[in-house]
Amino acid sequence: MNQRIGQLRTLLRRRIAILDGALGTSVQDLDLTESDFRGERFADWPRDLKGNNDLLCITQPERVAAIHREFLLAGADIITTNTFNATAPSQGDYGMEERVGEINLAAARLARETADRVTGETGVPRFVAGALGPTNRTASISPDVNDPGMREITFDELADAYAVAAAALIRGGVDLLMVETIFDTLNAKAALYAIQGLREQSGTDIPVMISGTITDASGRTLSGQTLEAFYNSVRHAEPLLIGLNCALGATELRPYVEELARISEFPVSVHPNAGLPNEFGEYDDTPEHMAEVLGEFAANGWINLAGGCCGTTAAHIEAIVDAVSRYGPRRLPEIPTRTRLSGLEPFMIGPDSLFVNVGERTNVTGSARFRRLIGSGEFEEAVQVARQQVDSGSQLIDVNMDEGMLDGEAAMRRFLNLVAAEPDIARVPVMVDSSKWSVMLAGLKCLQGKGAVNSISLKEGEETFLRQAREIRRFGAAVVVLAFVEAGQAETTEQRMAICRRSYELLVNEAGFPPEDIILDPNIFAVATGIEEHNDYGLAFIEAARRIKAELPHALVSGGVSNVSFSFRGNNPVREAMHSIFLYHAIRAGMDMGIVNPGQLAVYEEIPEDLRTAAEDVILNRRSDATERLVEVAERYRTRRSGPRRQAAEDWRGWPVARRLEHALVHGIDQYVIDDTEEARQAAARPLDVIEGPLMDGMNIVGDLFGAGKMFLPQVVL
Ligand code: THG
Repeated sequence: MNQRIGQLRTLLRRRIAILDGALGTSVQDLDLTESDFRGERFADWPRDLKGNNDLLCITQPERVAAIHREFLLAGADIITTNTFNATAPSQGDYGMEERVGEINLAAARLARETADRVTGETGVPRFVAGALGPTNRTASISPDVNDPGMREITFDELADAYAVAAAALIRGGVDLLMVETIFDTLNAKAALYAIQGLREQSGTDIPVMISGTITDASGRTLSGQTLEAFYNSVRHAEPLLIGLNCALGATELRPYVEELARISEFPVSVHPNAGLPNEFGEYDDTPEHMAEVLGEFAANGWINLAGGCCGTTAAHIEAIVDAVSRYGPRRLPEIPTRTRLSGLEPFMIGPDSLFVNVGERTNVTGSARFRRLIGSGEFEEAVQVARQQVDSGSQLIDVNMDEGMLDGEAAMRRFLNLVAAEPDIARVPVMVDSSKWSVMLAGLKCLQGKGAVNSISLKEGEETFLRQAREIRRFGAAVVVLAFVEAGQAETTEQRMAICRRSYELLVNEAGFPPEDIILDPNIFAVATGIEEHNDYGLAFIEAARRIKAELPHALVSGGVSNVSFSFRGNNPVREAMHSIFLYHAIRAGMDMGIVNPGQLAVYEEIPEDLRTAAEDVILNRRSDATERLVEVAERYRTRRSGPRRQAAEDWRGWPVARRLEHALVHGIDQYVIDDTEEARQAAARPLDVIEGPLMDGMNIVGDLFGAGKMFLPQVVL
């Protein structure tokens, strides 16, 4: 088997590999009867079996073998096992859940024998891909319109089902596994999770091919992901091939094949339907038409494997071989290292990214309101908190259900499943925040995107740390690491750095973690607490951030920003000022992201002078009496309900119109913008002068503040 995998890899480097055509529609064309499906073996089965195509591997093996053989002789290098529905949920339709292992084993052996025979006859090596279909259930979508949080199958049920099928396929001799026709990435992640489990158990390293399905012209999967979001979600499986199949015909797949060719670091496959089914359920694309389209993909250097899905016959495969064999395989592009997360949409973080903010309010320990909503079961209202976070600019949301009185696992599941049903919210990745491993797992099992786990640390020793890291990797999530060890929390810059380095090296060298998926959190602790040892905490974080960026390649730096101001609880103007000043310095030192309240970040420049100086003295530990001075200044701001930037209230309305527009842009106030713009237009010679003049000037100021780290994305979005 290892030798064949080597041959397959060599083949993929040399030329475009050819996959077979459709088994399902080929079987349909045989017009078999109920008794054909039953054979002798299942003559007395209590349920109807007609349509259970996969069962034919047991009851009509020579007919299935004949289809395999036809495709091989047409030029397929790889044939797929007749196992699209051979998983427990799908076989449930026939009461055959218990036969799944047997069906897969028979199917794999049949394909193996047929492939080996043709290899012998032709002298050209042939390969077998064990097909793992999507099942008939979806883990990310509710079957009940009245309860968007409901699910008809869980991640664990899917992973168990896939493990049974995949183990039997491997036992039957397949060369690779093909997770195909993926319409819900969470189903696919369960399959990949199961496959990784089998690899670890058996010590084999069977390759996997991943093939998704785009079901409509919007370019999204059925469960709502864009192609790149899908790619980011499954990349951790390091597939031998990744591609698209089924659903739309070859022509309609063109833009997505082009996109995948651009973004994928792995070889790209495509095996479309022979067009969309017509009103009779037939597929109309001719071999010539498909060959022409796939030939163009090949000519453009987009593909490494071509084949067919529903409606394709041996004639299609023959024509495709003819069309693509003139061109070399797609060459793998250099893809820059980035942290590639996803919700329904992709989200990348790298050296060219601006500060990334993670919404903190969906946290039962960080928000009294959210805790009350979850505690009283008002999940719909709680989902609105997430929406408000995203609407005000959060690019990820941190979700925490760690409260003594709660069933954290159930709350995490329910909340994430409800969020998944809201496209405006689910477009962003999720950071699952918990100190309980079981809650973390419950969260990971609800995410079809690539999120992050928040957090693990060396607090319970290396062994636990590495075990958790490896498990997280099986889900493909990024990981936040807190600077804690058995002995306690890291306090000095040196300690923070040493623990971050040790964590990073263990993750990269022992757990096989990609460095860009490591988010180091060198501890943001409260300052100005009155305890002298705390005075240097702000500066120590900033210095640790600087060193991490310089010394630990690709790792990101994050932290919980609101922690820094805990000693000023109840005094929001002061807290906001401290957050902005802290961020201003930490971002300049390299902090990539932070857990923040996105609606509550003051503009650095707008913080009143006395408050800014006093808070900056505290954050940077610039004088020994900094805390006392900030406490004193803070008293003057205590009574103000909202941030200092609003203190001048409506004064600005008396300013000249150009300054009013600039002010509105910087502060995200849309209330007067129509009137002000109209006033400016009347004063201008041409309407364009308004855009090129005051509006552009305002935007330039926003751009400058933004670039200088004095303003944050939420403010720009607002
Ligand atoms: N690092 C990592 N994860 C974290 C933290 C961190 N997760 C939790 C926390 N710290 C970050 N999140 C918050 C959320 C809210 C507040 C602070 C940090 C907060 N809340 C108000 C308070 O307690 O005063 C509550 C106000 C209200 O009830 O509305 O300050 O450091 N990896």
